[in-house]
Parts: sequence; structure tokens; C-alpha cells
Amino acid sequence: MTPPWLLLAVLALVWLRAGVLGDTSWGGLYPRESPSREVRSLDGLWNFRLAPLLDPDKGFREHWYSQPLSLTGPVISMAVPSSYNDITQDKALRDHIGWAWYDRSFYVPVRWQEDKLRVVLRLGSAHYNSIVYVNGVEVAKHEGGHLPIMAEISSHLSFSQENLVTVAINNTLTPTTIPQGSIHFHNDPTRYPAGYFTQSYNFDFTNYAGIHRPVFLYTTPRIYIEDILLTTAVDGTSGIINYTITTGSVQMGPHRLGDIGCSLKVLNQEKKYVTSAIGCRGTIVLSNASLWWPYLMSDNPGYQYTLMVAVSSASGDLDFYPQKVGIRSVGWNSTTLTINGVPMYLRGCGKHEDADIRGKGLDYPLVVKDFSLLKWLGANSFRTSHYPYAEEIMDMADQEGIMVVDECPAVGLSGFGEVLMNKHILVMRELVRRDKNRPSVIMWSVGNEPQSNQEAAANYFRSVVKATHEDDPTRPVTCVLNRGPIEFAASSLDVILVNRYYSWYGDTGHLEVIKLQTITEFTEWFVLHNKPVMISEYGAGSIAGLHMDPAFTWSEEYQVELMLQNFEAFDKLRSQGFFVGEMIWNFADFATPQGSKRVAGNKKGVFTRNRQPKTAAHVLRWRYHSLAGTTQQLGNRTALWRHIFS
Ligand code: BDP
Repeated sequence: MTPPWLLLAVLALVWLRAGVLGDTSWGGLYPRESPSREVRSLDGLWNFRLAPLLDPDKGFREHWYSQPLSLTGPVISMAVPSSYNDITQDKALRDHIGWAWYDRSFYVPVRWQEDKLRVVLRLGSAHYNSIVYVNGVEVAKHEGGHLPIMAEISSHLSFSQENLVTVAINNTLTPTTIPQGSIHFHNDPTRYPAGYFTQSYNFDFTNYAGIHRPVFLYTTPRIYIEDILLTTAVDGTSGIINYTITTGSVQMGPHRLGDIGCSLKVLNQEKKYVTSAIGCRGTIVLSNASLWWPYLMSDNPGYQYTLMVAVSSASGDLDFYPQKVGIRSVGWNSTTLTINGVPMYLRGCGKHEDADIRGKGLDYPLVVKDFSLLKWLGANSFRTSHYPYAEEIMDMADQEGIMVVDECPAVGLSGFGEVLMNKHILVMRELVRRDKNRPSVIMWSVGNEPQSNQEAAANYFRSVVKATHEDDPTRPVTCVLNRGPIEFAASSLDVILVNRYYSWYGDTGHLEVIKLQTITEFTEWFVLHNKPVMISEYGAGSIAGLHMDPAFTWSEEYQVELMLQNFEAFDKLRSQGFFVGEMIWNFADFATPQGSKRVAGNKKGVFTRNRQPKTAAHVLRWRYHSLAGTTQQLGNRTALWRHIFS
């Protein structure tokens, strides 16, 4: 029997093995093709094996990464991207805690070697902790489940034979991971088998694990565009783009690098030439610019130009990268948020990356469906509750004009020690660096529902918010709160977002108290903090198809009546001038761990997990289109809803 202390030690050891943040905290520009760059997908079916629950270190001890996994034991096929949990009938796979191993082989063209290209391997994300090997050599380590992992692998490749990429992933959460979790050993041999342990965490969504986002190989020349930083502003009818291009280079051997020059061409949405600029840093002013506007705020929302960025050197290398830019300004003061100088009211949803079978794996049909539904609702925004979403989703938000509150994975934090804080700052830095150029991102959220009634939260959040502002002074920073108006985190924030479940978690069944309680509390938040306030979560669970009248908890009627009461409160708060938005919880039903408080998942969706509307979705659609002044666009059924709401 393995004694629990030994298991603990082993877990700690494997944890340490992959535990340093920072190595690969820059995921690089998203892989895009250009005249100088090739992109190849490594998505598909990989080989897969779990490490034994009670011998988590086995794969490292036996060097599973140094040869194909199929040679060191049994493997199954695993879809990439996808979570591994719900793919098979195997409970052990669904509930696994610890290391999981993936591998696949691939070829690279000899031409890449002949052309002396730099080859990069990039995973959009892998949850939570990952180590990546190419041909048996460790090329990257990354902590954190929702941000990219990048490694330059040129010197590890074989151009004449098959190559092997192996990824080891560990989903264990600890008190110093973001988000936090803990492992519990159950040592009573009369009640639990030897070595028995469980994992708990302070959030309700399933801690899905796996290679969740696309895996790419891409090439660049040896002198390449490393990063591009854009900020934009609006001056009358002119659009201003400030840009900084950072270049990188790999070993040039005996050759001198020479001076590196940058240039860029601005193309409009029809890909027609608009203007150009020279220099690695500068400002471009476009007269009569087409601005980036949110959905339903313009006839052409989500307008983006393309900057074709180029770098060159005396040795002749040339790299190109097509970088989109949406010109817009975001402003805020003590009562208002503005976009292009116009006050904005956020009408949206808290979401999850979540669907059956694939869990949190990126799924293009789902991405298109979700944006179609957001637009059908008349929503102009969502929050990436409770972690950064896939870049492919963020691309859609940019393109469709859907504003995003971009949240890091710090959900339900407590403790607020220095180790946690430093990691939190690094995660924010990674997130800001990834999403800094996105017009859709109008606010950063450093977390959701921290236990910030603890005094230690004051300094902690001051530091995290300060670091975020240092990296990006152009957007407001928030943290989603739920403790009560006297919160230690609140004073550092630019905008106050609050989650509140009147008549659901408190006064359950008493819909009549919602209006009074909501107006009282949100007014208090404003009075105490003198900052714009919005509700970032409210809602009720409903089982699709369960109808009860008078309204009863879990029925569709209860969910709808709760919404209608909230709407009355929101309208009143809005009229007082400081209330800047409403986001319902949740866009769709989503998976949660097994438990006695959830019926096969969290059912607060206005859509089912399969993205079919509950009655709530129709009501929300009416509300959002009314707020946008676009109910006349709703087609024939408008008459029905107008009738219901009149
Ligand atoms: C909120 C959390 C959210 C939960 C929700 C709920 O922010 O993640 O899903 O409660 O209980 O407190 O439905």
C-alpha cells in the first residue's frame, strides 16, 4: 500500500517538475499565413494514455516521451482539440486527477530546412499544467490552462524522418495555482481504499482537462516579427493607430544581422490599399476612418482594417504578418463607460467554453452558433467567465462587434499570499499580451468572486490591478465581486461588477423582494465607491420544459419572472446614471461536477446546453432588442412579444 505521505510527496514532485511559470509566458502572435509564413495544423487524433492514479510519476520515470506512447503501453485515440473527460465511456478518464499523456507523429518538408526557416510549435492552450517534448526533448513547460504555449523547435526536428510531439498534462489544482484547488487524502482504511484521494475547488464548472485548443506548426524567417502592439484613438472623423513592432532573430552564424527595418501597409475591409508607413514604431492617422463599433450601434459593426506588417534586414530576410486593427476608443469616469465617446450600456451574458462530448475543446460549429445566438438575442457583450477564451472566439468577437470583458482564470481566490499574487500578475500579463490588440476587449477582469472580504485582499488586488494598468493603461480594470459593498478589492478597481442572486440563493421563492434589494444594494455600491457599477451575474436555474404556474423554482416561469423583476430594478438604476450594464448568468446550461445542488449541470442557461432557447431566451431577446431600439428587426414573431410585454 502506498502511504499517503508518499503520494503527497510524489504529487508535489511531479508538480514541481512542471511548476515554473515564465518560461513560455509569451505565446507569440497567433499563427497566421502570410507571404513569409506557413501554418500547418497538428489537430486530429492523437495517441493518449493516463498515468496511473497512484503512480503519477510513471511516465517520467519510464521516459514515455522518448518514444511513441504506443510502444510503452496501451493507447487510445484522443481528439485534439477537446477535453478528454467526456469522450469515452470510461469513468476513470472522466474523473482522472494527475498526468495524462498525448503524442502524435508528423513530417516537416525538407524545404523548411533548405530555406533555413524558424519552426514554431504552438498550442492554443492545454489544461492545466503542461510539458511539451519534440523527439524526446523537452521544449516547453507551461502553467495555466487557458493561454498559449509556444516553443521554437527548429533545431529539434528531423527533416528526413518522422517527428514525434509528446504532451504531458496535469489537471491538479493546488492552493497556489490559478484557479486554486486542493487534493484531499482520505486516510481512514475502514472507509476508503488505500491511496484514495479527491480534488475540490471553489468554482462550480467542471475542471475539464486536455489539449483544448488547436495545435499548429508554423514557420517564420530567421528575422521575424515577434510582437505588435497597437493602441487606437479617435479624433473627430480621424482614426489614430499607434504601433510598435518588435522583431526577433535566431542565430545568424557568422553573418552580421545588419539593421532591421519595419514597414506597414494599411488595407481596408475590402483589402484595398489605404496608406502605408515606415518605421518600427509610429502613428498612422486615417482621415474619415471607419471606426470599430459594437453590434447594433452601427450599420457596419466590427469594422477592422488589416495592417500588413513587414520587417527586413540587410541580409534580405523578410517577414510579413497580417494584423487586424479596429479603431475605437474606450473611456471611463466615475459614472460612465464610453466607446468612441458615446456612453455604452452592456447587455450580455456570462458564458462558458462548454459543450457535451468535447467539454472545453474548441469547436468551430459551436463558435459560429454561439455568436449567431448572441446576435439573435441582441446582446452586445459577454464576459469570458471564468478564464480567457480561445483566440478563435475572440477573433469572432472582434469581427462581429461583440464587446468582451476579458477575465483571467482567478475564480474564487482566497488566501492572497505573495506566491499566488505573483502568479496572478504573470497570468494577467500573459492575457494582456495575448489580447492587447483586440478592439472587442473593452475591460480586463482580474478575477471572479474572490474572498475579498479578507483584509489581505486590499494590497493583493492593488498590486494585481496596478500591474495590469502598467501593461495596458487604455482599458478599465475590474474584478467581479459578490461579498458586499464593503470589499477590500473594490477600491483598486475602475468599474465595479457584482454578481447577485436575489430570490435564488437568498429569499428563494420570493420574487417580490428582487427589485427592492437590487436597487438598494447597487445604489450602495455606487455611493460607497463612486465608480460605474453593473450586474455581471443574476439568474435562476430552470429545467427546460418544466412549467409551473404560479412560478416555482426550477420552472421556466420562475426563471422568466425573476428576470422581469430584475429588469425593473435595472431600469430604475439606469435612470440614476451610474449603472452601466447587465449580464445574465448564464448564456447556456453547462457542466458541473457531480453534487447534490446541481441537476446534471448548472441550469441557469437561457439556452440549453445544446443551444436551444428556453422561454427565458425569448424574453431576453425582447429586452435586449428593446434596449438597443431594434425590436422592429425581430420579424413576424415580434407582434407576439410586443403583445406579451404590453
Ligand atoms: C456565481 C459564480 C458562477 C456560478 C454561479 C451559480 O460566479 O460561476 O455558476 O454563481 O451558482 O457565484 O450559478
